[in-house]
Amino acid sequence: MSTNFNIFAARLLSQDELFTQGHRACQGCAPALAMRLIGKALGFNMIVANATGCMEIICSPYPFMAWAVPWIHVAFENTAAVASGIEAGIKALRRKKRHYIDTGEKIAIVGIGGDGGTMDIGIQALSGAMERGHDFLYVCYDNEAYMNTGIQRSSGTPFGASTSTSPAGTHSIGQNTQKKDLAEICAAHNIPYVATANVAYPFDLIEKMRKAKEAKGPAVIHLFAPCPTGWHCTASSSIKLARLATETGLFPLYEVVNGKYGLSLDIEKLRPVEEYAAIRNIRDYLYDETAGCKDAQGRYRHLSPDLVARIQEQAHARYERLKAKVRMTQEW
Ligand SMILES: Cc1ncc(C[n+]2csc(CCOP(=O)(O)OP(=O)(O)O)c2C)c(N)n1
Ligand code: SF4
Repeated sequence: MSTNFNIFAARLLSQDELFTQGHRACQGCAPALAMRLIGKALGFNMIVANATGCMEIICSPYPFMAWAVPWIHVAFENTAAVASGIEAGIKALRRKKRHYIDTGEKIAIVGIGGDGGTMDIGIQALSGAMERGHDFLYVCYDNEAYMNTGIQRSSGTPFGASTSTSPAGTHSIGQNTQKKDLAEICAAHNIPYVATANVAYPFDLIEKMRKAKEAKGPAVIHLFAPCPTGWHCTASSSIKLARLATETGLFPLYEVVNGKYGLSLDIEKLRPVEEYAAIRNIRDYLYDETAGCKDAQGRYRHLSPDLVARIQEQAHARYERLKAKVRMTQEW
């Protein structure tokens, strides 16, 4: 495995906390950690438009607010539209040189939505904003279901996962559709910058946020962030599971810069998905952490070996396709 992430540069990171303590996320919430990293990456010169979803709810119980930058609550369906409006508004004020102190510095205008708020409900606004070419960045934090309202499936829920609206049972394998490929959808809009990121790789995430801010035009980051509550795993396993998602090829890390694909982490030998979508005995999972299964995900505990084999096949096929795109576009 070749990796760029071995350099320990924590001391170089900003000490500023823009997503502050005291919010109401659950223990081990990876999306909340992602918000903190986004703040560190982009600094005070940012404006956030945040769709309803866990990250909006936990940061803004009236009269409190966890963001230390301008923040606006938006509905699911218009996150990218509001972010576009902010960008257009700032441009107009700059042009008119009125009521606006122009420091000349670029302001990061950031739309933030969950997988439900992005891949299902907000996708048309995002598509429109990408088409119009607004200079903003959009982050979809993907915890793979509608967590805030009780773990309903979204189009980002992966094949085989059990949720409250795709429950596994005698006649159901859980989610029976494929995870929507947001990064590919955005890349197909021919925007300057698209990337996948993962909270388990914080330096890569921060670097991508900065690149997205500097891109001239729309930039989208599809950010993988486990939810212990919805995945039925322990709070302490969220980062380990996030890392496994990338190491198994289920959530590869890559960028598409002006149409050119590049892997951020080129994994020569993918780990078996079984390590991630672990088949666990329910008793072990619930009662015996010492049995070596404390990192199990309850949402996959029903999986039979043939379903795991199907997920394995899908992961390999997708990874191979991605590598082919990298080879093909690098030759241009
Ligand atoms: C138009 C609309 N429909 C439904 C809701 C209720 N609702 C609030 S949060 C939420 C789920 C959000 O899921 P996601 O975007 O994936 O974010 P997460 O909660 O997982 O962070 C729903 C359905 C709403 N606020 N607005
Ligand atoms: S339900 Fe999940 S995403 Fe929502 S705050 Fe809790 S851990 Fe975070």
